[in-house]
Amino acid sequence: MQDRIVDILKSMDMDPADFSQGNLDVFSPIDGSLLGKATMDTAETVDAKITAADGAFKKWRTVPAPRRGELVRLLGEELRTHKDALGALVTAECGKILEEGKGEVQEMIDICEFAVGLSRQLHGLTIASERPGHHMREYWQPLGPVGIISAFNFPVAVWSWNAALALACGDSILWKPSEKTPLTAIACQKLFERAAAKFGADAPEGLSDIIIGMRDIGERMVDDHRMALISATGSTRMGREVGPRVAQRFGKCLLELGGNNAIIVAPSADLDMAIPGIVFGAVGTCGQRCTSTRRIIAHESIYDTLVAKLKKAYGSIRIGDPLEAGTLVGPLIDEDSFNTMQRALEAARGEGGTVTGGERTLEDKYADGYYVNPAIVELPEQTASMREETFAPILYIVKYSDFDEAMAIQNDVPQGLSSAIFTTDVREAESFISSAGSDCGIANVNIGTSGAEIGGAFGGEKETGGGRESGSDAWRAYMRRQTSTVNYSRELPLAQGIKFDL
Ligand code: UN1
Repeated sequence: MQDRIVDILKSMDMDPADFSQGNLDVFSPIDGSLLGKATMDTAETVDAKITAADGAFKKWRTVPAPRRGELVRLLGEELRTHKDALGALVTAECGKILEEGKGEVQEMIDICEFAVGLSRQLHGLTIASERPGHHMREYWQPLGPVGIISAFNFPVAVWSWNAALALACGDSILWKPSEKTPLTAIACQKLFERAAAKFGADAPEGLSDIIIGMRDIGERMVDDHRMALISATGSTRMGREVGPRVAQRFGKCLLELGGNNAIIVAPSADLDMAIPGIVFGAVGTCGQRCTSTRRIIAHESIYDTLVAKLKKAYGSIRIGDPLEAGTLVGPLIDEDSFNTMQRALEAARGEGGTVTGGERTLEDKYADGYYVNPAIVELPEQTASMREETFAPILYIVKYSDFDEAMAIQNDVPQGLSSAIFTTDVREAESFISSAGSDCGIANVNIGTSGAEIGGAFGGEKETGGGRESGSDAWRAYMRRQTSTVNYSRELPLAQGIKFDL
């Protein structure tokens, strides 16, 4: 494996030595081999990097926003040049197939372009003042250093959604990648540094940096009052810890946590569209997207046909080395993840579920790579294990008989990230996205739950954490709102008509 990344790194003009030294071993999920090494931060280095980020913010906030956008444009250019190589490094480090690795880098390029345009559109408001000779305005000001915590499954794109917006908004950034995927983070930081060198002296030292380590390292950043915003992507368990810690010091938090995403398949659904939508959503990235399709709520009239077609489609999925063309499903991230999947399947069996698939495969070839046959679990009703997010390719299926029942099942889980319906009935489609419909941050019609475009705000409700990243007006989370009233008259009228005669 290592040889393979040496070539990838060299193609990006990066020195493999920078990816093979340090006290953190990085293993490839493809075969469990040692992929590289990284140096873990210490309490002292984290503190120094936060100090640098704070200093950088104080300079960067005074650089005009369109000029800040130019730095993001240069970063996007680096990413465009190295899309295939960085995509391959993502594949080697997190095990998603090459096509998805490159797709992830494309999301980075897309968000950079979005942020470049945004850098000229950080609009405020003018508001009518109740007082004569007064102007009231709303400004959006740079917020401060932004701490980014990301997970192994989208090792680079999540950084970019935050980084591109934060940089355009005038913030400095400090990134703690998953300890399972630090090499891709080192590569991104190097690409940033190249962009910053081209940009020139306006980009201060410490504007972007990474911190590598375990939870204690992340906690130092989370607890530091100089970090104005902590944007954390990961499990609900992680968010439950990060949220209160940041709130304790009155910092801002943007949480992107678990999803338990369902697709309702209605009687009128076009199954030729629904099947590929479900299969991509359920087995893509080996079921390790926060948007992965985990639940199918199928109308009783099409249930048998749908399940038969899904099983047939599952039978033809090519599982194997994600770097090889034609593979659709790569490995799980590690053995723990495999064990968690097995426990979830066992629990479903105990709840009366019928499990198809789910076994380990290719262990002869990859003793230390955890490949699985994606599982389909037919359940008599929505059970406790179906309400939990298991980060693996398990697709639970239940039946429904009327639309309101389907809607209730869809919403009856603690998470609220993504949801979809396949229907050709306009009443059902519109009801699904009405106030009484899906309670998720993302509600799709006739496409699946995963693979969101960067133009929309990304995130979800309930235990998903409520944060929004990426497109639409998600940029506002990276800025502070300032209301300003200016008196250009020669009087000092008080608001609310108050008289205060001296
Ligand atoms: C994630 O799994 O953390 O919508 C993000 C999608 C991708 C992002 C997934 N654009 O599936």
